[in-house]
Amino acid sequence: MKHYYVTTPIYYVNDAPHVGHAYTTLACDVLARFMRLDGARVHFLTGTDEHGQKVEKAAAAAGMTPQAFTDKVSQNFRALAKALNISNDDFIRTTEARHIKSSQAIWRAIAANKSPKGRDNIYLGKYAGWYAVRDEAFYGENELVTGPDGKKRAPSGAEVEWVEEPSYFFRLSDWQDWLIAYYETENPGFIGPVSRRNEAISFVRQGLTDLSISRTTFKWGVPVPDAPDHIMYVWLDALTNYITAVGYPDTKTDLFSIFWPADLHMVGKDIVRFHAVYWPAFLKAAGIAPPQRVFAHGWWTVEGQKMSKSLGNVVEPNALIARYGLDPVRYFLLREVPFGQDGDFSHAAMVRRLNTDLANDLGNLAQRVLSFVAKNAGGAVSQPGALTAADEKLLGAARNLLPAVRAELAEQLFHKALDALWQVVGDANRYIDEQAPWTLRKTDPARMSTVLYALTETLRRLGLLLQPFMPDAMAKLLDQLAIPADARDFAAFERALVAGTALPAPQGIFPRYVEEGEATAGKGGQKGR
Ligand code: ME8
Repeated sequence: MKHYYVTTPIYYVNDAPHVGHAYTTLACDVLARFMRLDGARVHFLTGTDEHGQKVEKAAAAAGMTPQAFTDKVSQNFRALAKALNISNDDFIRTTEARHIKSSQAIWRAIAANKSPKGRDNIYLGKYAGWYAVRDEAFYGENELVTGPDGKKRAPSGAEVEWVEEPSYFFRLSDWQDWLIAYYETENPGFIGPVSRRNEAISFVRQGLTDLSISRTTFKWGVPVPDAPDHIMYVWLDALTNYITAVGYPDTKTDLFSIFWPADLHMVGKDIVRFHAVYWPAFLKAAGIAPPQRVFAHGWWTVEGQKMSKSLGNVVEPNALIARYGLDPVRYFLLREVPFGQDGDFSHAAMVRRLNTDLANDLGNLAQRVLSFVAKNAGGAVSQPGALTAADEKLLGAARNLLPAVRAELAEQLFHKALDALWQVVGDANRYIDEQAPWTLRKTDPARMSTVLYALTETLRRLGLLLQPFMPDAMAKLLDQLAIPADARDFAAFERALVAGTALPAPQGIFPRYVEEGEATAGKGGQKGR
């Protein structure tokens, strides 16, 4: 049986979930759903990153202990997953006992092995350098920029502070050649998209310095084994979540042997270095296989501006869902921006996608076909006669969608997969106009039956393939086509509709979004707030 392990980053609990977090999680959900429908055994992981200085500070600001604080705010991310209809198999918190055990085990494994140059992978030293709490990252002097206020900042814009403390180091510098060989020879598809791959390779080529992997000036973290004054650097702890969730350190379990190495770590472009450089080196040093692939997507701005608490423009997913509906939001986020590039969220763009792609193109196609069948074809699947070239062309295009979508999603190209699907939506809309079943009803009822058959069969294929993107809306469409529950996976892609099957009364799937105060409001449209 095929298997597929996909992960989201684990989110820092100090932040309220926003559209950026929703985006990454949704992208993974589409892949997980697609792979399940395509017959794979899937493990889909998300969760929260709860240790480190940033979370400790946020807890203090809230007047709570870090544990009580994280218990409370990690619920916001669970709630987000539920609100987005996310099909995750597990939700991990780094404060769980299973994870503390796993983090200490990977530390021990790294320490027990030698680097490629035969030296200890972990050694005790003293860190003296820059640290950005917001990024939970160490930066070299050469990476910093000085702002107009005279303050030194990380490339991400985060403020940095000078840190001096005893620390254990990971001998990252000895892993440079191995990493380059991994990217270039062993696993050329490791990092996507290509722009991020190039960025990671050039970072490694510039020369790696050893990485501080423990802290001693605060307490909120996983204790370093046999060194109680040290806690593990939060990124070593955080990255380890991906193996904790499949049973590490018990590598004999089914979960670990089936699902590790992970097929895909989906991340934003801000955390490529951690996933594409540090993580494979940590794993290799611990004697564990590195993941198959890391894909780093782009960044969302809102109405042309950076999303930030101080600007007060943070887009909250529940508000989006309440305003536009869940499936339109899911569709929009993965359709609007070529996956991998930055994008801008705007109300106008959201409404355009909802009203054009969903209500007009797909919703209207389904509505036209199904209400015509209800009124003029006895409310049942029509009997096809001999197929013309036009019928074959439409049916062939719909049939080819499965391999096309499969290929695009194998490279995380959601926008291309949706584009291929909408080509066929467009073909079907043109076909109905050209074939004009409303005329055939009077002149050639047998031909009308064939045309309706081709259209309903095309809707069935579109409905099946769009389930991962819009599970609720497509369940409604497949209900209206009377597709039984056991014929909704891709094994049933070739199981054509059976003529004579009674179809339930059609209902609209995507109401138009109508701006508040527009004259047509109230005609079944989704009303703006
Ligand atoms: O970095 N546009 O957690 P985090 C697109 N805990 N995606 C965005 C976004 C935006 N404007 N803002 C956030 C961490 N994201 C670590 C991860 S993993 C072992 C540890 C998404 O809460 C994007 O996926 O800061 C980004 O990588 C992630 O949220 C950062 O989440």
